[in-house]
Amino acid sequence: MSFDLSGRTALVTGSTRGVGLALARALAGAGARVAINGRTAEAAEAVAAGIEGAVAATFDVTDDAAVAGAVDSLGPVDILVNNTGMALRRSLVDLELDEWRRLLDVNLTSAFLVSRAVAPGMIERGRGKIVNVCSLMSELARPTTGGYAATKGALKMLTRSMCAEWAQHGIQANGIAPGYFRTDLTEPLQADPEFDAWLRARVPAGRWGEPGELGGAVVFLASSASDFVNGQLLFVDGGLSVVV
Ligand code: GCO
Repeated sequence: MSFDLSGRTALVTGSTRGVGLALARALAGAGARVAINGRTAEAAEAVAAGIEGAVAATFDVTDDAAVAGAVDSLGPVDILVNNTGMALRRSLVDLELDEWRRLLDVNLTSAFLVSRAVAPGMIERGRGKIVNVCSLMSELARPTTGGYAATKGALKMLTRSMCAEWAQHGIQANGIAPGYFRTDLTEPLQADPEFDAWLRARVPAGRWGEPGELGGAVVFLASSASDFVNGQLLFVDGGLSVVV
């Protein structure tokens, strides 16, 4: 029963496709009422219609006023998954200031804004689960992903800061750190034979991950099975982060 999410409401940001959608499906499969978030109503409503009990929550996670309004209209949020993220593969010298700022806004500030909006209700109820979708790149870097890695490293420390301030209120804030998965974000890498060969040799499991393989981690961190786990990053990477 400790993995059962029945009666819980889960908001998953950026959940109309890719990893976010896989996480939303896993939470719904464990019994949660899932709010599907995207910037356009059409996509959020179409995805929500295909998931039992799901609702659409259309708002821009980088817009403070929109976040506050959306969280108010959703009602109590028991589980928040901060998934929204974007990648730009640029060397640091080629990364424009507006691109850097956009990465910060989408990958990091969004998690701050939505968490700050849902936390008061969680504090009042004395319980809540926050799962931040960090990354293998919260710990490891590679050329051309400096802006992305910087935001994911910061998201790791925001996760630990949430633990420091909110654990006393019965809130568990943890992160999932995906390695290399078959998503639209990595399509260019999958299509590059040289990168694909490098990855298969580099990952101990010898393959790309499939988005559905992140479901167990998010259900665990969203459920009472993880009530004494706080401030941690759960790496789902086929072993990549622990071998040279
Ligand atoms: C890259 C990849 C990585 C992975 C990320 C997933 O360009 O190296 O996009 O950033 O997608 O580690 O969390």
